[in-house]
Amino acid sequence: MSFKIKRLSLHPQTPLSLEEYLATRTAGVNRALDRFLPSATAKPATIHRAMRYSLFAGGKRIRPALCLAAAAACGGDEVDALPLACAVECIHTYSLIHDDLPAMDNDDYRRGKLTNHKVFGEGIAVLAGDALLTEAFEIAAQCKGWPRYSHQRIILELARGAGSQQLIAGQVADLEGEGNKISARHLRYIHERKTSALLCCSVRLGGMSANCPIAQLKALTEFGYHVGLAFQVIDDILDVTQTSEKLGKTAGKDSKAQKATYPSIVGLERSRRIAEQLTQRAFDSLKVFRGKALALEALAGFLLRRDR
Ligand code: GRG
Repeated sequence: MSFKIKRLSLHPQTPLSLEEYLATRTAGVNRALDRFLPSATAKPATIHRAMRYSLFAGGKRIRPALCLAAAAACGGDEVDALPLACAVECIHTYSLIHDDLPAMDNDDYRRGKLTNHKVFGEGIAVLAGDALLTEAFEIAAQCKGWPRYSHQRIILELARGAGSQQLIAGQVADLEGEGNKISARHLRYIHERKTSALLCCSVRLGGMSANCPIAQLKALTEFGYHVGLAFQVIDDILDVTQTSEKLGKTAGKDSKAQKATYPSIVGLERSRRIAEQLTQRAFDSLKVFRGKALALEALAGFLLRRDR
């Protein structure tokens, strides 16, 4: 699929394939993250090396791409959305570092590399996660602010998405659910918070960076919610159908930890159908953009078909 969209470098509108789109946005986000973060030699060097190790370990940069695509859908300039795209990636990376710790999921591999605590030790890994979370707010505070969305509104959005009623709530419910039989409804509660909340926050922040009207923000919220749930259903499917090499993290962990997942509760086939239905709901919510949300649409399709 190719679609017309402004390039990050502000070149004129040019048709891009999704692969080119993801590659250019990843490169732009990586450059911006490199500028925002303290250098690897800044004192104390250990913590900055640890932060950078996980941040630049090769993540897919899905959340930043969604943030930038949402900005474009609302007629904004992606450059204005960059600090917010970087902020969500910092929060996402922090959550992965902490999730991999022995006290949580206890994993040795992430993004195809040894996990942070395996390289830097548990103490530094905890601090690297803490520092990335804090860094996210420092970066977001450097956005330009918009008439409808002040700096305060932007920080509130991030804090709520990452806080104890969303991202952290999902992790708490996930930990408490291990080894227990849980209902599909409760699983959805976990997925909504653990995964969907930050994806939803990413697209909403993109829209806010374009000073979008409330109707567009509502549409982005619907889109982010459904794409986020579909993303986690696919993640559950990949955990049982892909190899560790392909995923860059330990495959089959959910069943080993006796975690409830969509495949374990409703089976693989039904899980696929649910992911398709959720993606369709996401597509439907884009109608309000009247053909201007092509990158968001392409990303939602890509996330449904992804194999890692
Ligand atoms: C605050 C400790 C703590 C945890 C918060 C988000 C979370 C809860 C834990 C992270 C682990 C996890 C399985 C989250 C679900 C979301 C998910 C599927 C993350 C992986 O996202 P990708 O595939 O990863 O976008 P990359 O590495 O490509 O960025």
